[in-house]
Amino acid sequence: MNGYGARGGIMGEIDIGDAEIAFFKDNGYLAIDRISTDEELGWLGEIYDRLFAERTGEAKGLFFDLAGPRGHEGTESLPQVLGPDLTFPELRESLYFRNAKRLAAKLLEVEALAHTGGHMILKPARFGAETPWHQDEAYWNPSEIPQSLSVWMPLDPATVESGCMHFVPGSHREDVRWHRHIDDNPLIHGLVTDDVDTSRAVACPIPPGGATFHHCRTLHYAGANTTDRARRAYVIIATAASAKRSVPAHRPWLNDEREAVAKANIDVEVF
Ligand SMILES: O=C(O)CCC(=O)C(=O)O
Repeated sequence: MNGYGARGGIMGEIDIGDAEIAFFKDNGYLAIDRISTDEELGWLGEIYDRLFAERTGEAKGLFFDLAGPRGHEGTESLPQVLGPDLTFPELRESLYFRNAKRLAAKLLEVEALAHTGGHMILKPARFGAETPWHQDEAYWNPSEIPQSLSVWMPLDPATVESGCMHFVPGSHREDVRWHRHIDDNPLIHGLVTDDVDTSRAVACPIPPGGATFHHCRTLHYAGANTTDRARRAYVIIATAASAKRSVPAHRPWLNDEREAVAKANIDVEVF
Protein backbone atom coordinates (compact mmCIF):
# COMPACT_ATOMS: atom_id res chain seq x y z
CA MET A 1 0.00 0.00 0.00
CA ASN A 2 1.13 3.54 -0.71
CA GLY A 3 -0.15 5.39 2.34
CA TYR A 4 -3.47 6.30 0.76
CA GLY A 5 -6.59 4.83 2.29
CA ALA A 6 -9.76 5.54 4.29
CA ARG A 7 -13.39 4.77 3.76
CA GLY A 8 -16.24 7.25 4.07
CA GLY A 9 -19.18 6.17 6.21
CA ILE A 10 -22.53 7.73 6.98
CA MET A 11 -22.68 11.49 7.52
CA GLY A 12 -19.00 11.92 6.65
CA GLU A 13 -17.65 9.76 9.46
CA ILE A 14 -14.35 8.54 8.03
CA ASP A 15 -12.66 5.34 9.11
CA ILE A 16 -9.31 3.66 8.63
CA GLY A 17 -8.50 -0.03 8.97
CA ASP A 18 -5.64 -2.24 10.09
CA ALA A 19 -3.68 -1.69 6.85
CA GLU A 20 -3.60 2.08 7.35
CA ILE A 21 -2.68 1.72 11.03
CA ALA A 22 0.15 -0.66 10.13
CA PHE A 23 1.34 1.70 7.38
CA PHE A 24 1.48 4.61 9.85
CA LYS A 25 3.32 2.50 12.41
CA ASP A 26 5.97 1.53 9.84
CA ASN A 27 6.34 4.83 8.04
CA GLY A 28 5.35 7.57 10.52
CA TYR A 29 2.90 9.13 8.07
CA LEU A 30 -0.34 8.33 6.23
CA ALA A 31 -2.40 10.15 3.59
CA ILE A 32 -6.15 9.81 3.04
CA ASP A 33 -8.21 11.52 0.37
CA ARG A 34 -11.21 12.48 2.56
CA ILE A 35 -11.64 13.63 6.15
CA SER A 36 -14.25 16.39 5.77
CA THR A 37 -17.12 17.21 3.37
CA ASP A 38 -17.18 19.83 0.60
CA GLU A 39 -19.95 21.63 2.47
CA GLU A 40 -17.89 21.80 5.64
CA LEU A 41 -14.84 23.00 3.68
CA GLY A 42 -16.88 26.01 2.51
CA TRP A 43 -17.74 26.92 6.10
CA LEU A 44 -14.20 26.28 7.36
CA GLY A 45 -12.84 28.42 4.51
CA GLU A 46 -14.91 31.41 5.63
CA ILE A 47 -13.59 31.13 9.19
CA TYR A 48 -10.05 30.59 7.90
CA ASP A 49 -10.08 33.65 5.63
CA ARG A 50 -11.48 35.81 8.42
CA LEU A 51 -8.82 34.75 10.93
CA PHE A 52 -6.04 35.67 8.49
CA ALA A 53 -7.68 38.88 7.22
CA GLU A 54 -8.12 40.07 10.83
CA ARG A 55 -4.67 38.82 11.93
CA THR A 56 -6.43 37.27 14.89
CA GLY A 57 -4.42 37.17 18.12
CA GLU A 58 -1.41 39.05 16.71
CA ALA A 59 -0.87 41.08 19.90
CA LYS A 60 -0.78 37.86 21.94
CA GLY A 61 1.67 36.14 19.59
CA LEU A 62 -1.00 33.92 18.05
CA PHE A 63 -0.59 35.35 14.52
CA PHE A 64 2.88 35.68 13.01
CA ASP A 65 5.06 34.81 10.05
CA LEU A 66 6.65 31.40 10.50
CA ALA A 67 9.30 32.25 7.89
CA GLY A 68 10.00 35.90 8.80
CA PRO A 69 11.49 37.66 11.84
CA ARG A 70 9.13 38.73 14.63
CA GLY A 71 8.30 42.40 14.49
CA HIS A 72 9.20 42.82 10.80
CA GLU A 73 7.12 45.05 8.57
CA GLY A 74 5.81 43.74 5.27
CA THR A 75 3.83 40.89 3.82
CA GLU A 76 4.14 37.53 5.52
CA SER A 77 5.26 34.66 3.29
CA LEU A 78 4.17 31.93 5.73
CA PRO A 79 1.55 33.40 8.04
CA GLN A 80 0.17 31.20 10.77
CA VAL A 81 -2.71 31.41 13.26
CA LEU A 82 -2.30 29.41 16.47
CA GLY A 83 -5.33 28.09 18.35
CA PRO A 84 -8.10 29.03 15.89
CA ASP A 85 -10.54 27.04 18.06
CA LEU A 86 -9.93 29.52 20.91
CA THR A 87 -11.60 32.19 18.77
CA PHE A 88 -14.13 29.87 17.14
CA PRO A 89 -14.89 27.03 19.62
CA GLU A 90 -17.39 25.61 17.11
CA LEU A 91 -14.38 24.36 15.11
CA ARG A 92 -14.01 21.63 17.74
CA GLU A 93 -17.47 20.32 16.80
CA SER A 94 -16.63 20.14 13.09
CA LEU A 95 -16.60 16.84 11.28
CA TYR A 96 -12.94 17.46 10.53
CA PHE A 97 -12.02 17.94 14.20
CA ARG A 98 -14.04 14.94 15.33
CA ASN A 99 -12.70 12.66 12.57
CA ALA A 100 -9.16 13.89 13.25
CA LYS A 101 -9.44 13.07 16.96
CA ARG A 102 -10.90 9.63 16.40
CA LEU A 103 -8.40 8.64 13.72
CA ALA A 104 -5.47 10.09 15.69
CA ALA A 105 -6.37 7.94 18.72
CA LYS A 106 -6.48 4.87 16.44
CA LEU A 107 -3.11 5.66 14.88
CA LEU A 108 -1.51 6.37 18.26
CA GLU A 109 -3.21 3.20 19.53
CA VAL A 110 -4.62 4.87 22.64
CA GLU A 111 -8.10 4.87 24.18
CA ALA A 112 -8.08 8.60 24.83
CA LEU A 113 -6.15 11.72 23.89
CA ALA A 114 -4.81 14.06 26.57
CA HIS A 115 -4.91 17.19 24.41
CA THR A 116 -5.96 18.42 20.98
CA GLY A 117 -5.17 21.84 19.58
CA GLY A 118 -4.69 23.33 16.19
CA HIS A 119 -3.09 25.89 13.94
CA MET A 120 -3.56 27.16 10.42
CA ILE A 121 -0.75 27.78 7.93
CA LEU A 122 -1.27 29.80 4.79
CA LYS A 123 0.95 29.78 1.71
CA PRO A 124 -0.18 32.83 -0.25
CA ALA A 125 -0.50 32.47 -4.05
CA ARG A 126 2.85 32.74 -5.90
CA PHE A 127 4.52 34.02 -2.72
CA GLY A 128 4.11 31.36 -0.03
CA ALA A 129 7.50 30.29 1.33
CA GLU A 130 8.64 26.71 1.80
CA THR A 131 8.24 25.09 5.21
CA PRO A 132 11.73 23.64 5.56
CA TRP A 133 12.58 20.12 6.76
CA HIS A 134 11.91 19.68 10.47
CA GLN A 135 10.44 17.44 13.16
CA ASP A 136 7.62 18.92 15.24
CA GLU A 137 9.10 17.59 18.47
CA ALA A 138 12.08 19.94 17.98
CA TYR A 139 9.71 22.82 18.89
CA TRP A 140 8.45 21.22 22.07
CA ASN A 141 9.24 20.83 25.76
CA PRO A 142 12.64 19.06 26.00
CA SER A 143 11.60 17.44 29.31
CA GLU A 144 8.89 15.34 27.69
CA ILE A 145 8.67 12.43 25.29
CA PRO A 146 5.44 13.21 23.50
CA GLN A 147 3.12 10.64 22.01
CA SER A 148 1.66 12.88 19.40
CA LEU A 149 0.73 13.31 15.75
CA SER A 150 -0.52 16.04 13.45
CA VAL A 151 -3.48 15.86 11.12
CA TRP A 152 -2.97 18.20 8.16
CA MET A 153 -5.96 19.08 5.97
CA PRO A 154 -5.69 21.40 2.95
CA LEU A 155 -8.65 23.59 2.00
CA ASP A 156 -7.22 23.97 -1.51
CA PRO A 157 -5.53 21.43 -3.81
CA ALA A 158 -2.23 20.45 -2.20
CA THR A 159 0.17 19.67 -5.04
CA VAL A 160 3.95 19.65 -5.29
CA GLU A 161 3.65 23.12 -6.90
CA SER A 162 1.33 24.59 -4.23
CA GLY A 163 3.14 23.16 -1.19
CA CYS A 164 1.91 19.67 -0.33
CA MET A 165 3.53 17.71 2.49
CA HIS A 166 6.63 15.53 1.99
CA PHE A 167 7.78 12.93 4.52
CA VAL A 168 10.81 10.75 5.18
CA PRO A 169 9.35 7.28 5.82
CA GLY A 170 10.57 5.66 9.03
CA SER A 171 12.19 8.82 10.42
CA HIS A 172 9.75 8.76 13.38
CA ARG A 173 11.85 5.93 14.82
CA GLU A 174 14.98 8.07 14.85
CA ASP A 175 16.17 10.80 17.23
CA VAL A 176 15.20 14.45 17.14
CA ARG A 177 17.76 16.05 14.81
CA TRP A 178 19.79 19.17 15.43
CA HIS A 179 17.65 22.15 14.39
CA ARG A 180 18.35 25.83 13.81
CA HIS A 181 16.12 28.81 13.12
CA ILE A 182 15.46 29.67 9.46
CA ASP A 183 18.23 31.98 8.16
CA ASP A 184 19.99 31.33 11.50
CA ASN A 185 17.82 34.13 12.87
CA PRO A 186 16.31 33.26 16.29
CA LEU A 187 13.67 35.96 15.75
CA ILE A 188 12.23 33.62 13.11
CA HIS A 189 10.10 30.97 14.81
CA GLY A 190 10.42 28.43 11.97
CA LEU A 191 13.01 25.69 12.47
CA VAL A 192 15.04 23.75 9.92
CA THR A 193 17.27 20.71 10.12
CA ASP A 194 20.11 20.13 7.65
CA ASP A 195 20.40 16.52 8.81
CA VAL A 196 18.03 14.91 6.31
CA ASP A 197 18.45 12.53 3.39
CA THR A 198 15.92 14.02 0.97
CA SER A 199 16.44 11.15 -1.50
CA ARG A 200 14.27 9.09 0.91
CA ALA A 201 11.42 11.65 0.86
CA VAL A 202 7.91 10.96 -0.41
CA ALA A 203 5.60 13.76 -1.65
CA CYS A 204 1.93 13.46 -0.69
CA PRO A 205 -0.30 15.53 -3.00
CA ILE A 206 -3.91 15.39 -1.77
CA PRO A 207 -7.21 17.08 -2.69
CA PRO A 208 -8.98 19.69 -0.55
CA GLY A 209 -10.64 17.87 2.36
CA GLY A 210 -8.08 15.03 2.27
CA ALA A 211 -5.58 14.70 5.09
CA THR A 212 -2.10 13.58 5.95
CA PHE A 213 -1.09 12.34 9.40
CA HIS A 214 2.47 12.51 10.68
CA HIS A 215 4.11 11.46 13.92
CA CYS A 216 5.80 14.27 15.89
CA ARG A 217 9.25 12.81 15.04
CA THR A 218 8.63 12.30 11.33
CA LEU A 219 10.85 14.52 9.17
CA HIS A 220 8.62 16.62 6.93
CA TYR A 221 8.66 19.53 4.52
CA ALA A 222 6.23 21.51 2.33
CA GLY A 223 7.45 23.40 -0.74
CA ALA A 224 6.83 27.01 -1.72
CA ASN A 225 3.53 27.88 -3.39
CA THR A 226 4.27 28.76 -7.02
CA THR A 227 0.62 28.54 -8.14
CA ASP A 228 -1.96 31.29 -8.67
CA ARG A 229 -4.09 30.04 -5.79
CA ALA A 230 -3.48 30.22 -2.02
CA ARG A 231 -2.72 26.95 -0.26
CA ARG A 232 -4.62 26.96 3.01
CA ALA A 233 -4.03 24.19 5.55
CA TYR A 234 -5.65 23.50 8.92
CA VAL A 235 -3.55 21.34 11.23
CA ILE A 236 -4.80 19.53 14.33
CA ILE A 237 -2.23 18.26 16.81
CA ALA A 238 -3.43 15.29 18.85
CA THR A 239 -1.44 14.27 21.91
CA ALA A 240 -1.79 11.27 24.20
CA ALA A 241 -0.22 11.20 27.68
CA SER A 242 3.52 12.00 27.41
CA ALA A 243 6.37 10.47 29.39
CA LYS A 244 8.93 12.57 31.35
CA ARG A 245 12.60 12.45 30.43
CA SER A 246 15.00 11.95 33.34
CA VAL A 247 17.35 14.47 31.68
CA PRO A 248 15.91 17.17 29.38
CA ALA A 249 16.96 16.89 25.72
CA HIS A 250 19.52 19.46 24.54
CA ARG A 251 17.56 21.91 22.34
CA PRO A 252 19.33 25.26 22.67
CA TRP A 253 17.40 26.73 19.74
CA LEU A 254 14.36 27.05 22.04
CA ASN A 255 16.17 29.35 24.48
CA ASP A 256 17.84 31.25 21.64
CA GLU A 257 14.42 32.33 20.43
CA ARG A 258 13.14 33.41 23.87
CA GLU A 259 16.30 35.39 24.49
CA ALA A 260 16.24 37.06 21.06
CA VAL A 261 12.59 38.08 21.46
CA ALA A 262 13.27 39.50 24.96
CA LYS A 263 16.40 41.35 23.76
CA ALA A 264 14.53 42.90 20.83
CA ASN A 265 11.87 44.08 23.32
CA ILE A 266 9.11 42.37 21.38
CA ASP A 267 6.15 41.97 23.68
CA VAL A 268 4.72 38.60 22.60
CA GLU A 269 4.51 35.24 24.25
CA VAL A 270 6.71 32.65 22.51
CA PHE A 271 4.75 29.42 22.26
O1 LIG B 1 1.61 23.56 6.08
C1 LIG B 1 2.82 23.59 6.02
O2 LIG B 1 3.42 24.27 5.20
C2 LIG B 1 3.67 22.77 6.97
C3 LIG B 1 2.91 22.09 8.05
C4 LIG B 1 3.77 21.45 9.08
O3 LIG B 1 4.97 21.51 9.07
C5 LIG B 1 3.10 20.73 10.16
O4 LIG B 1 1.87 20.64 10.19
O5 LIG B 1 3.82 20.20 11.05
